[in-house]
Amino acid sequence: LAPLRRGLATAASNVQLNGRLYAADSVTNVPAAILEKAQRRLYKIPNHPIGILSHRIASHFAHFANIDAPDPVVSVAKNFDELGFEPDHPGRRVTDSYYLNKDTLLRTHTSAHEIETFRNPAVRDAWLLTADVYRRDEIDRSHYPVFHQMEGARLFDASADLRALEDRIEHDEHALRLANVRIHDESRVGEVNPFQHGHDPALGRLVVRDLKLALNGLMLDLFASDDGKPLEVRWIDSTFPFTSPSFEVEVLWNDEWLEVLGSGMIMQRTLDTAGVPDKVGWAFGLGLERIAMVLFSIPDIRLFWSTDSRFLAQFSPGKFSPFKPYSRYPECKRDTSFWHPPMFHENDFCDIVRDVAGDLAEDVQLVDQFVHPKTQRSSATYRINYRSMDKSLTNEEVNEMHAQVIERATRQLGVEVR
Ligand code: FA5
Ligand code: MG
Repeated sequence: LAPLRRGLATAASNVQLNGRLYAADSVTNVPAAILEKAQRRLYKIPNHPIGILSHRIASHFAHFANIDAPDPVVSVAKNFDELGFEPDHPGRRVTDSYYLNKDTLLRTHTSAHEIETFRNPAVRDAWLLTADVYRRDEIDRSHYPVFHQMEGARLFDASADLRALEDRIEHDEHALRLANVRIHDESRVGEVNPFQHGHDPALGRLVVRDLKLALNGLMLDLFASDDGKPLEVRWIDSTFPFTSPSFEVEVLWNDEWLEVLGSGMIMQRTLDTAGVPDKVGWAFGLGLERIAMVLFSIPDIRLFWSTDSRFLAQFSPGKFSPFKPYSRYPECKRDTSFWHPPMFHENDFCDIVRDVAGDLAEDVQLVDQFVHPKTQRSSATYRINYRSMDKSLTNEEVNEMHAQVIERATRQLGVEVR
């Protein structure tokens, strides 16, 4: 992978972030545009939708400790190894994650901080943690390489009195039964989504019941409307290397199921590593942008990063007020076709587009591809849609950016424009 990657490494032999230096190597692939985002801390801004939502969820879980986001740079061990990710898990690929070097990356999920948080006796039994997370991804309205997750967890003594635990859950479920919510539980704990070896299934069932109770209550708090229609929440089976059984939660919104979070019963390995082998518990990780786009009617994920006062001035702490779009400026589409080497990866191309155009790139779409029958060379045609949130772009500006994209793709990815 090294030759493909080399061009994306910062020219300098070091990468600097939040006052620390990381020695670049052959896997370094964090563009400057991403490093910049790592300083913004949107979740700390009280009138920013991400800040408002994170604060609202923290208030819902009033008795949970609210942990400050640690630095986004974590070890590969923390983000993947210690959580049980297989050596060949796709998330580890340099095409999917941002590496500072072969040992360190920008966290791809807030679960990277589970073990250190379970180690801390002051907070371990019930906590929340909101942070920026990073994934190399396509470019469109709902995908952005930086987004925010909130992790939450709750622990119980493995020797807990099951009767008392059940009574408490039973009591708390009562309020939910009265609420205007329809819960479609399509999850089936069993052979494919099992309780862990060594867990008493009776305790496991209660932990899962408490997880569902906690998250259904949160969904109701966030999404319930006063139009009389019941809120529809769906639970489906899932898999994560660090939970079993595992679930995803979806909410019906505008006739579509919206995936909101992943969750499950914490792998005992995690708790053993954290020094609390005599505890069991549940954890979840939810995506704040997905929920905020719905609650604030925000049509494009790039808007969260806008510094335009017409965006920020619309929101105030504690309120889910709908965003009123200000005028959209015209889009400028440019197609580019090139031959590419066999190792070409779309995420590399998207990173170049982002590095050159920043948030002016609204969308990158593969519109055509083929393999030449004689030469066996592969060709791709991408359509890049340039649009500013803040002004009309001139043709010259767009041409200039587009030429830079092509120049860098040629130099760094070895493509050849047709
Ligand atoms: C995780 O990241 C797990 N760490 C969640 C978890 C935590 C499971 C604790 C079990 C226990 P996943 O990759 O599915 O899982 O992401 C979780 C949520 O983040 C998704 O449900 C979605 O709401 C949000 N999310 C994921 N990818 C994106 C993306 N590219 N853009 C916006 N939101 C995203
Ligand atoms: Mg998922």
